[in-house]
This record gives sequence, structure tokens and C-alpha cells, in this order.
Amino acid sequence: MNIGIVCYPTFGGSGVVATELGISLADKGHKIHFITYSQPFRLNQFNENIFYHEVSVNDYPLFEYQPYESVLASKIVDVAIYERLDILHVHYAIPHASVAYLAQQILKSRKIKLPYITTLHGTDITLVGQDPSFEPVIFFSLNNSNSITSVSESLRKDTLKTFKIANDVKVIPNFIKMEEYEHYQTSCHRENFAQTHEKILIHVSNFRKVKRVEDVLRVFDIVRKEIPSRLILVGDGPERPAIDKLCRELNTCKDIISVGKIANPKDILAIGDVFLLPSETESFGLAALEAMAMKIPVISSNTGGIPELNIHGKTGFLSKVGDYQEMAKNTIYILSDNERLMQFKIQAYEQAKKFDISHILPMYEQLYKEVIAEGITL
Ligand code: GMT
Repeated sequence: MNIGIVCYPTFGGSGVVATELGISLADKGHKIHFITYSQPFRLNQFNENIFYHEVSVNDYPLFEYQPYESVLASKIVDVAIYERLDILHVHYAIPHASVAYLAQQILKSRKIKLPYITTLHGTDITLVGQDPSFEPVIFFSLNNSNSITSVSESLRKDTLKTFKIANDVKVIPNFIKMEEYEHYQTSCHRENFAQTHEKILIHVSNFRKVKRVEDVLRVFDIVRKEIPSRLILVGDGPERPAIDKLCRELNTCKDIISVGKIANPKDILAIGDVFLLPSETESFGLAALEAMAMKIPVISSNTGGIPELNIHGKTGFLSKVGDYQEMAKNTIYILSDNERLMQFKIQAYEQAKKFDISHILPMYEQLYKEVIAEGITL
């Protein structure tokens, strides 16, 4: 199949999923056309079945806001015509679903069919999507998607509750390529981050409010009083100043290492003992899945789709959002006994295997076939 993929190319779960999906589809022989405003950061190896079409918006003094959507729609139309796309798959509803609809209509006027699938990733429904200023457009473009998928059952329910759409939402969970984790040789030296007797706690995110990174620091503050440990923070974002302030107040900065944005977090995950994800909302928690695939148990909130991934008492523990004291207690429980830690590590790893790409890719391929076969009326 000739498949167009639209996504956010920079750091963020939806872009990672879209890129890894495209790469895996290309490995199976499909022709994949990424249509994005910059090269997706995980798209860093040559693949003869992958093509990249950059959406570049020219500056014009009249515009206070650059008309990105118009340029993206034009690019989709162009790629669809000249690369003969069979289907378009857009990741993250805003603004990609409405742009896909516009492109579809333009193509229809030229007697060309381009069905589109919208994959919902989370904040496009749970946060941004609930903003009334977007509502009519999201509602319309979801209703007109030829198919909608969501990355968890929880997000499916949230979507159907938020938007009274006629379309069903099919759950296709996020995935991981287990073979990349199985015998991963990290370039990271544990001794540079912690002493032999110390444990390593890790948090990976984009440091937005929704991630509750302050809870990560509060958990660590309690844990380090019982268990010699270090905290590694991976990522960066708007909450960073608040985090720096809190670690100074708690006097924990000297034991916290901030490594910033890393394209491949496996290197750091390889030296971790416990992963912390106390998010306010989380439709799936791809970062937690990546940690589990690296044999790291997860201490998380019980929000959104996380319970579909992190099994309480087996692969880690779930607590109510904001209950950092219980999260700390559970972290200490896991870390205080090496045999127990090892058991949790193995169980986390076994659970991650259920989300291997080999189980998920056929679901997308099947959906593409169905949507193409169903066709659209001109
Ligand atoms: O919140 C993020 O980390 C970024 C965001 C995105 O769309 O890039 O992540 C969402 O999509 C990921 C991939 O499907 C999910 O694993 C995350 O749970 C989801 N984030 C939220 O729901 C807050």
C-alpha cells in the first residue's frame, strides 16, 4: 500500500508512535510518505520505502499566525496525486483530522479518492479537545474520518463521552519493538550516575503540567530518606523552572541528574530501577511501556489508560493522582528487597512483550485494507 502519515515530528509520544509505525510498515514493503513540518526525530535511518515530504510555511508580513493548516492540506493533496496514496493516516486530531478532511474534499473535486484514518493519542481529546474553541471542528472532522482509532480503551471511552460522534472508535494500543530492547547494549555507564549501593529512579516526559513532575520530586524526597538513591530526569519543558525551584526547597538537587531531551531514552532506561509516572491524565503512557521493556517496574497514577498497561502489584503499583506518599511507599517496597525488585523487573518485561509490534502492526494493516476496500463516494 501507499500510505501517507501526518504527525507531530518533534519529541512526544504521538510522533514516536507514528514514526515507528511507518518504519515497521516500510519494513513490510509498504511505501510510506511522511508529511510533516520537520523530519521526525526517530526517522534517522535510510529506508528505501520511506519518503519524507516537508511542509514549509513561508513567512509573509501580513500573517500574525502562519497558515500551517493550509500548507499542510496543499502538501497532502500534492503527495496524494503524485505518489498515488491509497490512504492517509493522521496522528493527533488537532489540527490533522480537519486538515485531512479538507485535503479529501479538494481531491474529491479532482475525482481522486483519499480515505483518512485519525488516531487519537490523548491530549487531543482529554485536554486540548475539551477546549470549546476547537469543539465544532474536532467533532466534524472525527465524524467524517473514514475510521478512528484510539491508543487505549480508556481514551475510547473519553472520546465517546466528550464527542457524541456516530463513528465507532477502534482501540489499537501503542506498541514497542521488543527486539530493540532484548539485548540492548547501553552506552551509559551506571557508575557515572550512582554509586554501587544506590538505586536509580527515572522519569521521562515533556515536563508539562499534566505530567506532575513535582510529584516525582516529592516521591524521590521521601524514598531517598529510606533508600540511598538518585533520580534521573529525562526531557524538558514548561515545568522545568518549577522543578528547579522545588528541588532547591527540598534540598535534593545534588542527587538529581537532569539529562534533558534524549532521542533514544533506552540508554538511560538501561540503568534504571524504578520508573515514575504520576501524571494527571495519560491516555496510554508510552514512556512507561518503554521503561517496562527495559525491565523497569512502574510507579504511576491510576489515571486514563495506565491501568491497561501497568498491573498493580505485578509490574509496579498504581495510586490515586497526587498521592505521592503512597507512590513513595510503593517505591520503597519494591526497592528495599533485591529479590523482589528482580521479580518486578521480570514481570514488567513480560507485560511489555504483550505490546510487541508483531501483535499491533497486523491490526493497522487490516484496518487500512478495510477502509480502502470500503472506499469513499466521489
Ligand atoms: O503527553 C505526551 O507525552 C505527548 C502526547 C503526544 O501526543 O505526543 O502523548 C500522548 O500520546 C502518547 C502516544 O500515544 C501516549 O502514550 C500518552 O499517554 C499521551 N499523553 C497523554 O495522554 C497526556
